[in-house]
Amino acid sequence: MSSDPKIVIVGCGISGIAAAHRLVKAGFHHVRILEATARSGGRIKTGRLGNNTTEIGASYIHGPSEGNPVFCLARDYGLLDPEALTPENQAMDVDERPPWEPNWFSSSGERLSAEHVNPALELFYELVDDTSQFKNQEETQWASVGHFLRSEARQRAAERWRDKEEATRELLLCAISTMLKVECCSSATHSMDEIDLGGFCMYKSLSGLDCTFPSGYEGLIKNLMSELPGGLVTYNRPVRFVHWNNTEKRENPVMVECDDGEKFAADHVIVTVPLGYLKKHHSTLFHPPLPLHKLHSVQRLGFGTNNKIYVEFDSPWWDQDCEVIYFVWEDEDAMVDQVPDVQGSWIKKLFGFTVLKPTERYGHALCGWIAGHESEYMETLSEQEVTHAITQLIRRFTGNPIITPRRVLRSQWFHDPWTCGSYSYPGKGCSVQDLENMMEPLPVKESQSQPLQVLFAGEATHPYYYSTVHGAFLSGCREADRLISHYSSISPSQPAK
Ligand code: 6YU
Repeated sequence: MSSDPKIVIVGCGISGIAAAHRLVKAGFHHVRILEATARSGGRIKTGRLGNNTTEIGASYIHGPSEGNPVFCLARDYGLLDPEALTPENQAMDVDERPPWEPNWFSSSGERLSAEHVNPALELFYELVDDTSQFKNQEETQWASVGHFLRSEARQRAAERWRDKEEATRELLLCAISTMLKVECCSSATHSMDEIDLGGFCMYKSLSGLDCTFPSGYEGLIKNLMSELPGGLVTYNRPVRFVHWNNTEKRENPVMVECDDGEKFAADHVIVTVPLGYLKKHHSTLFHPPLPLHKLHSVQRLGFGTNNKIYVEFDSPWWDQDCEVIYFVWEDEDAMVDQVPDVQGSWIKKLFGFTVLKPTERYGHALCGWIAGHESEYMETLSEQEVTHAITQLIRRFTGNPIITPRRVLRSQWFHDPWTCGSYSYPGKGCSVQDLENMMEPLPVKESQSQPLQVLFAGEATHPYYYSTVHGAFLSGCREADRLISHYSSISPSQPAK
C-alpha cells in the first residue's frame, strides 16, 4: 500500500466534508469526493420562501455549546446570532429548557386554553423523561417507545384525571395523540411503535438552547468548502458500485464505479450515503456484498420521513408570543399517532406548526411538520393540492373561513433518490451492537496487506448523536482519524507533512 494513499469519499454531505477536511489537513494528497448531485451539503439545504431564508433540511444546532463541533465552527465563522453565543444559552441544560409558548386549536374550530391542555402536556413530558430508566436495559416488558407511552399514559391518566369530566378526559387523551405526532417528527418515524425503548435512550443531548443560522445552514457548508482544495469534489457523479476485497491487487484494492461507467481506483473508500439509500441499494452497491451481521444492522436500524411544510401569511392568526401551534383532533381515537386512511386523511398527521422567529426576518411564516407514511404520501401530491389541504385545515381549526396562505413550500425527502427519507432512528429490536456494526470498516478481519478498504460515516453511524448534523460531522472525523492513525502507526512520519 502506498504511503500517500488514494482515498475516495462517497457523498458530499457534512460527514463527507468533515472527513475530507481532516484528511487534507493531515497531509493526505489524494482525497476525492464523488457526489451524486450538483451541490454540496446533502441534508443541509437552505431554500427560499419568497424573500426569506428557509431550511429544507436541518434547521437547528441541537445543543449549541462547547462540546458541539458544529456550534464551534458556526461561532468561529461568525454565522450565529449573539443570543446563541451567550454563556446562559450554552449552559441551558436539556431539562431546564423552557417549553415553547403554545397556541392550541381543536378540530371543532375552538381555541383551547393552555391551562386546559396543560395536564396532557405535563403527563406526556413526564413519560418521555421516564424512558431514561430503560437505558442499558436489554429486555423490558414494553415492545416499543409507543407501547410504553400509551400504556403508561392510559394508566396514569385514569388515576390522575379521575375527577375530571368525561369530555375533558377525552380531550386530554386526544392532546396526547398530538404529542405522539410531535415525537414522530422528532424521530422521523411513522409511529412511536417502531422505536426501540433501549435505543431511544442511547440518544444523548448536549447542553444549550437549540439555535438556527440566520442566513441559512448552508453558510456552514460554504465556509467548510472554501477551505478545501479546488476540484476535490466531482459533482453529478453517482457511485453505482464499490468493488472491494480485490485480493489480486496489492495497491488500490477498491474500485469505485460511477453511473456513467467512470472508474476510480482507491486504497480506501469512505461511504457516507444516507441509511435510506443504503437500505435500498446495498445489494447492488457492494461487491462482494456486505457481511450478514452488518446487513442485519442496516435492516434493523430505522430510517423514516419527517417533512416540513412552510406557509406564509399576510398577517398572523396566532398570538404574538406564540412559538408553536398544536392541533387536536377530537374525532380521533385517543392516543393514536397513525392515520388509518393515509390517502383520505394524511393531513391529520401534521401535528401543527412552529412559528418562524423573529418576524422582522421571516415575516408571518409557519413551519408545519409531518412524519411517516402520511408525509411520504403528501410528497406525491401537487403543490396546489398541499396548499388546498393546509388552507382547509387552518380554516377548520381556527373557525375562520377566509384565512388564505400567501405561499406554501414543502420538502420531499422520501422521494429524493439520494436520501430516501429524512434521518435514522433506533428501530425495534436494535441494540448498541447494531450501531457499532454500522461503523465497522470492511474487511471485518483486517488483513495485513489490505486493511480498511471500506469505511462508513454519516449520521446513522453515530452511536448516540445519530439523526443530527453534529453526529454526522463527528462520524466523518472519526473515519478520517481511523485512517490517519493507521498510517501513523505503520509509518509515523507519513503522510502528514
Ligand atoms: C440537526 C436539525 N433537522 C430536518 C430534516 C432532515 C434532516 N436533520 P447527507 O445526506 O447530508 O450526505 C450524503 C450525501 O451522499 C448526499 O449529498 C447525497 O447526495 C450523496 N449520495 C447519496 N448516494 C450517493 C451515491 N450513490 N453516489 C454519490 N453520492 C451519493 N439535524 O442537527 N438539526 O434541525 C435537523 C432535520 C427535514 C431531512 C434533519 C437535523 C438531520 C441532518 O440533516 C442530518 O443528520 C445530516 O445532515 C446528515 O449528514 P450526512 O453527511 O450523514 O448525510 C430521543 C431521541 C430522538 C432522536 N432524535 C432527536 C433529534 C432529532 C433530529 N432532528 C431533526 C430535526 C430537524 C428539524
